[in-house]
Formats: sequence, C-alpha cells, structure tokens
Amino acid sequence: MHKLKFPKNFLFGAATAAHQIEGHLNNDWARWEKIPGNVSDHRTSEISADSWNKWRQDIRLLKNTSQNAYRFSIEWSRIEPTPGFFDKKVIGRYREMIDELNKNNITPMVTLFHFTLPLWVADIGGFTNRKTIDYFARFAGRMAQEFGRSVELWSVLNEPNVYINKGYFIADWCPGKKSYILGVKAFFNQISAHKQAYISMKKANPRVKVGIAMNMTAFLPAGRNIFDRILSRLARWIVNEYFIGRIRKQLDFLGINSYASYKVQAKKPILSGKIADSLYQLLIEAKRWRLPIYLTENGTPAADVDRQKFIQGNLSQLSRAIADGTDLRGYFYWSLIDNFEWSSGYTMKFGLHDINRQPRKSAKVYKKIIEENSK
Ligand code: IFM
Repeated sequence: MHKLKFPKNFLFGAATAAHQIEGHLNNDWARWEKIPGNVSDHRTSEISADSWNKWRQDIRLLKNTSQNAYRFSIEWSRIEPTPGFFDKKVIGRYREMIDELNKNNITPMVTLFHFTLPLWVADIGGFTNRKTIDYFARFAGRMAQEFGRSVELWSVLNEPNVYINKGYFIADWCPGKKSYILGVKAFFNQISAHKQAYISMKKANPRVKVGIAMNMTAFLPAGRNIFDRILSRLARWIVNEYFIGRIRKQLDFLGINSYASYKVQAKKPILSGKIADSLYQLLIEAKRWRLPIYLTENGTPAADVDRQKFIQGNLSQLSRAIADGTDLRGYFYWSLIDNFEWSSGYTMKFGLHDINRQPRKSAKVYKKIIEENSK
C-alpha cells in the first residue's frame, strides 16, 4: 500500500461509550434493555466488556496498537446518581483513567451524552422536558471544572439525530416512545442543551474545546434530473446540516460519525445504492463549516477481512481529503473492542478486539498504518 499523508500530531484512535463497554450501570437503558423483546439476543449490558474494572487493559490495547487517542464517554448516571449529588469516588475513578491516558501520550476525547440518562432525568421525560437542559448544562460545567485541565477535546452530544430517530420516531431504542411531537421536542431541547453546556463548560474552563459527534450520511442524486437533485440536497440538509447550523457558534470543532451513504431518487425505492468514496465526499462537504474536523466514529461489523480493507480504504480517502484542503485532525475507529450494540445486543461486532480483548488482524493492520504514517 502506498504511503498516506497525515499532518503531524494527527490523532489515530478508537472510540467506545460507557454503556456499551463498562457494565454495572443503573440508567434508563439498563432498565429498558431488561424488558423482553427490546434486545434481539435477549442479553444486557450488565457485564459487557467490564471496562469499569478493566479500563487499564483497554489502555494497553490502545498502546499495543500504537494509537495516540481515545474517545470514550463519561456516564452521567454514575457521576450524578441523584439530583445535585456528584459522586467523588466515581469522578476519582475517571480521573485516574484520564491521567493514565495522558501519561501514555494518548489524547482523550470525552463524550457527555451517549444515549443514556440517569433514572431521575429519564423519569421527568428526559430531553422532552426543558428542565433537562439545565440539569445537563450543570453536569457539563461540572465535568469541565473537574477534568478541563486534563481533557481538551469534548464531543458533548453523540448523534442527536440518531437518538431522536431511534428513540422517538422508530422507537426501537430507549426511551421507546413513538411520538413525533415528543421527538421534535427532544430534538430542539438537545440543541438548547448543547448551547447551554457550551456556556457552562467555557465558564468552568475556557481552555476546553467543545464539539459534537454528529452522525452524517453521504447523499448523492441517483440521476441527473432535478427531482433527484432536490431530494438529495434536502436529505443532506435534514440529516447532516440542520442541527450543526443551529449550534455553529457554539462549536470549536466538528465531529463526524460516518457509517452510511445513499444515492437518492424521486421514484421508489428512494434510497437506491451506496457511494464509493462517501467519507471523502462528507469531508469535502464539511469544509463549509470552517471548523477543525475529527472523524469521531467510523466502523464496520463485517467479517474481519472486510474490516481490514475498510480501514485501509477509508484512511486513504481521509488522506486524499486532507490533500484537498480539509482541516481533518483525527480519526477514531468504532470500536476499540466488541461491545453491547444497543437493541442488537452482542450480535454486531465492530471491534478491533473481541470482547475478551484478543486483537483481530484488523488491529494489526491499523497499527501498521499508524506506524508508517507517524514517521
Ligand atoms: O454503537 C454505535 C454507537 O453507539 C453510535 N454510533 C454508531 C455505533 C455503531 O452502530
């Protein structure tokens, strides 16, 4: 494979989320996943990869594969299990982990909402209740105060568009409330929650860089006719751009989670096929925001041979986008390790490592690319 080109200090990392790897949680998803029928393999996140206890092993996996960054989430329900009570022991445990990452020259990027809520927040209606905006901003400010000196990068909300779609429109994820009215309310309250979180985080520590991890889909018109072109532009605006446009002034960087691409046509089926270099396309489109960009997630649950090609192919698209002027600062593969994939339980395996932390060949392929491109 030819040498790719990445800027000096480029972050090569992997991503996880607390609920998917830590185990031992008592939040709204933990309650929801126990209801029969909600998770396809009838399993729960109860133990998962047990990263709450085995986090040192996770850092070792990062080290062994030469990664220099780790995106993970801090679990609100652990830190603030009841309103206004911030658990010092839990904060201390996350601090230990963050310090260990920094000691190993692994840059942390921290997410504050990755689909789960403390029970006391869920029980007032979660993001459908405007009070949650203030509670979330208070939590975010406190986290910036606690960790702001050791964590610069914050992908505050993870995939608000997916959360609303799956939680309220399709309703096959927690909170599983099928209602367009509630979904739209939660969507706009998340916009406000991001803005308020930005204010309280900057107040607590002006040094923090506040971003988002937005799930973005590449769309192209299937044909050259005007209808396909309008529809494709509309899809891009709704899925990728609207939320970002509303919080643009409260963003220090843009995080993109990329999994899907579609050709769009006015006749059925509306979504008609994939796009070959969708990552490249997304990155070029994202230049319009004039922000530093991180690929905060990108991964595949396919067989490992395909994952190896996926990583090679996608990193070469990134290198091309950088050469064409994208201010891309880092890439986080999803995921470091197999984990609890929401309503699919453990049936989808995205990991560079299996759940017992054994490396797959793709972990070695990634390591090789990182080493060759960090010289
Ligand atoms: O596992 C999820 C993650 O929580 C959010 N982004 C997509 C991943 C794979 O489906």
